[in-house]
Amino acid sequence: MMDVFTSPTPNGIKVPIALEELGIAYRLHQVDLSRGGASVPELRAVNPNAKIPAIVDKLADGQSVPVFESGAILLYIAGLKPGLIPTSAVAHASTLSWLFLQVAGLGPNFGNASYFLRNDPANLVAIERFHSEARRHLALLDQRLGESEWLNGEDYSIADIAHFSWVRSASYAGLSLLDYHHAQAWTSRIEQREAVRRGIERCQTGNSI
Ligand SMILES: N[C@@H](CCC(=O)N[C@@H](CS)C(=O)NCC(=O)O)C(=O)O
Repeated sequence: MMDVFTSPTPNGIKVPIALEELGIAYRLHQVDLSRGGASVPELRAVNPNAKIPAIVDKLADGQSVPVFESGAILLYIAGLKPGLIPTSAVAHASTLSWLFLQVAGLGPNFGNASYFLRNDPANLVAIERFHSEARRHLALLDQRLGESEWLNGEDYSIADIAHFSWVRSASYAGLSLLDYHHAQAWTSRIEQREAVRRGIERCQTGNSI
């Protein structure tokens, strides 16, 4: 059985959503981040960077496989069962491209825009930088979703899960989805998936550490 260390945050919900989509069983440990991930020894034991999400998979031969960083975990999970990453060369590469754009681009810019809006609203240089980058990434996504129902051009995948987990909370970064019609319709489509609802709910109700 896989152990999942997570919290109901944009990065945190990605993993339970992917596991629910593939019907993979897991034990969820909800990490209390109020004093920072570094104060949670169980999390530090799996992720040297002390951030959620992190997982430990248990293989049939008894080996434990720790994985940290949400992008790496999504790729690991998508490799366990078919359904969240296409096999055709173009759509596979496209999934990787959009996934990496989320973890390296949209996510950090949304996160930093949110942080400065809340904690240092007088810092106009930081806010302008991160808010405009967040807006630019969302516009890019919106354009892509105007051309194609799913980000990789073929089917729902881990790239959609990664972006969805942040875009549904765009208001924290000071952005409104009303200005991005394609992204808004895509968010609603994903929100209606049973597995997505279950994954988010499990994150909110898991046993706490
Ligand atoms: N690049 C990491 C970012 C993970 C991350 O920033 N997690 C946050 C919650 S969304 C966290 O653990 N914060 C607690 C802390 O920094 O102490 C990923 O994609 O997994």
